[in-house]
Amino acid sequence: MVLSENLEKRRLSYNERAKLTSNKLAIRLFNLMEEKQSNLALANDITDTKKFLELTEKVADEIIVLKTHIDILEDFNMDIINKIEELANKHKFLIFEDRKFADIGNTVKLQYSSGIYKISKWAHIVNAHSLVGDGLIEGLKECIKDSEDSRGCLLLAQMSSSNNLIDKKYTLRTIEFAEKYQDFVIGFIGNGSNPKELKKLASLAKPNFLIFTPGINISDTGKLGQNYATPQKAIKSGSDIIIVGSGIYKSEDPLKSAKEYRKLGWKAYIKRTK
Ligand code: 5BU
Repeated sequence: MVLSENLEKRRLSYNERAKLTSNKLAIRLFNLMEEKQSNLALANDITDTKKFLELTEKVADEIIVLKTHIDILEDFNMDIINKIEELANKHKFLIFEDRKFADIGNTVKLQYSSGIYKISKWAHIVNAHSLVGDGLIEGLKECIKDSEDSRGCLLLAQMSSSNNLIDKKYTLRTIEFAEKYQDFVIGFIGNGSNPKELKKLASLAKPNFLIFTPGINISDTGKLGQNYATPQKAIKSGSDIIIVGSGIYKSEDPLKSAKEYRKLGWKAYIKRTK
């Protein structure tokens, strides 16, 4: 049966999963995880630019993805992007702007490529709400036609926040969009905080798609609607990349915490492949 077949194939190693897709960015990410032995993404939600860069550099060797909310930086300028790119090249991580696009194709096209942030120039990965329909995906795709570096998108198939309105039908329709645009959509945001829900997504989505999961913390219970589970539970339930924010940046020793999350995530992945 297809559902259990998907789950079974999700237990393959990242290197083997890379062979199931022709999307260059997905292949790069699968192989990077194996190379760095990490499936950890840092959600760097620090608003002070200097501190943001310091934290990024400190944990750069532990992560394979840096997730940004570029519009929360207090003193943004393009030089910050140059510095992030330098760190990304030196320490080998990809940049994911958590922009959650949600508008008609023409507007997201402008939001992706223009304004002060020019996201399409530097973010390897962006994400988008599927709510709007696939015109949004077409709009985003138009911006990266001539991009030298590979670009990809994650669709929000689930969210980690309480009482969000995404139901199973919405998740299924989101997966259909992803299948239609496999040249650009590399995977999904899945709900890291809810293993049962996450497992549903992992069984429905083909194993060429990566599942990124926010809602990961080993010591907090969440606030303002956020919910958490452990890296072990998330990876066991089908997550490929754990996204950790405050668990690292609010820690007294962010490097130590990043190492710990990395170790927990990687160990759970190795266990899953056995
Ligand atoms: P935290 O400090 O680990 O809770 O940060 C989680 C990050 O992931 C934060 O940047 C959120 O904007 C982001 N996030 C999320 O928490 N839940 C979601 O469903 C999505 C993104 Br999509």
